[in-house]
Amino acid sequence: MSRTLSILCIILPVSMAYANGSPELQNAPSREERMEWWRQARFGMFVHWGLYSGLAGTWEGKPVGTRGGMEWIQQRVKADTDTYAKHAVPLFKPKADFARAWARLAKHAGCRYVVFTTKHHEGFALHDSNVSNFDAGSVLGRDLVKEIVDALRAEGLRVGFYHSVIDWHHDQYAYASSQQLPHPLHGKPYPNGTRDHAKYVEFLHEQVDELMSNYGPIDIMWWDYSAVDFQGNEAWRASDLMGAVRAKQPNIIMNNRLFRSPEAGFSGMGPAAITRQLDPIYGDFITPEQHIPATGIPGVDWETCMTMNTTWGYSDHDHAWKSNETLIRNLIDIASKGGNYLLNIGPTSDGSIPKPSVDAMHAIGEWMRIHGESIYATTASPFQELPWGRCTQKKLDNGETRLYLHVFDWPADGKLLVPFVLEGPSEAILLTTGEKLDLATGPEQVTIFVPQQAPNQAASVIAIDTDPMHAGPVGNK
Ligand code: FHN
Repeated sequence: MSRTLSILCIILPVSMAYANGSPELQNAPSREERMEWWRQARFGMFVHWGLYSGLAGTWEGKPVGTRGGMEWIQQRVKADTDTYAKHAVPLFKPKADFARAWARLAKHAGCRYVVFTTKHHEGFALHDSNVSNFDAGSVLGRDLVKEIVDALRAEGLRVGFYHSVIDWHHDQYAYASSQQLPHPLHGKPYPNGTRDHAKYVEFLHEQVDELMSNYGPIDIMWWDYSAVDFQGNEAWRASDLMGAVRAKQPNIIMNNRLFRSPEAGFSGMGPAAITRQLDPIYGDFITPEQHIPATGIPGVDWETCMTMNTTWGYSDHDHAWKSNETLIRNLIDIASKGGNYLLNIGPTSDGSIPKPSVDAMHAIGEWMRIHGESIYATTASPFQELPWGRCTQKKLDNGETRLYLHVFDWPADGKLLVPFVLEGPSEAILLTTGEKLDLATGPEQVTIFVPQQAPNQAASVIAIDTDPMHAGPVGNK
């Protein structure tokens, strides 16, 4: 190796480590190491809970709406922060042990991680902050973040912090800097004269430092959100913020929402505006919202976040709940495309979980108790598409590949046709019941002979072990 090249091989990693904010990062785990547990987890629970949960979609006695995010109620009624706080603070009454119910529900559903709002756009922090008086410590005398983190850890769940960079409370947050980011006072002059956004950004960094310093190992930082016209280093000193987080939490993974550019996985505004790329300097995974990318995003880590009805924060007026079957099939569809599912619950003012959400998570948990191996630690389907369902796959220790065939539409004639060439002996197991199934192989497909009735209405799963040397999909990807 030339002298120049050998010097570069020494300088470059060190400079990159320092660029990440601290020499300790020279020994930090690689991105692959940091992402491994998350890629295997496949399923997490999202929680939106804040002052808006007490308002529950109602303002001055009238429903604000029956659809859309009621965590945005301050924006929807155009209330300044003092008016908003006067209405909302008295209604927010966290009960004791609320967090244990969240953690137990996530565990029961088969979630491996929970991401919850430490601060949403309203600006109210759920931790006991030393740099604010608009926080649970100052207002309630409680550290709700600590209560939640302790409960999650007691159930063996990984901990994720959602943190809004948008802030509708802070009096230095310069909302006129962006025409695309929401603010209740948008279009009106700053009520306090001038604003120095740099002071808000300093506050943002200080609160994030509190969160990274005071609650033990944090697994995920879930930023939210930037605009094409206001993002990244200009808006949030984003690279410094990520570097500071990594310096305190070297194992942490972060999403891409401090930025809004094609290289960061965004093709514009709107929850579906994503590109199929992510430069790791902008985050570790991209975040399609309320939809599942049609063909996944090969080669990029991605997570679909989704509500069970149409609002992230609780609303008394939104009853548009997705069916349990839809939610189970979404999880399967996402895993079959190599992604993660972050499914949201919106607890009420005292932290109680709406019954439809509890029922849905229990239904998912029942399905996962039998079929979880077909989701956890799997990778995307080897098939272009399957008319009757989806497929995930897993490498086995013996070098074979286990295919998990998730059957949504059960064949009426008892023959499941799989566009797959299979040589040598193999057997199919109906995972749902444990029974063995006969199969017949042919030049274009495998026929699996299945019982008359589907054993599971949402999705029955058939596992088939194959030797990759002598088997493969017909019409490969
Ligand atoms: O504005 C927020 C919204 O309230 C919610 O938190 C979602 C969750 O991904 N993120 C933003 C909209 O993209």
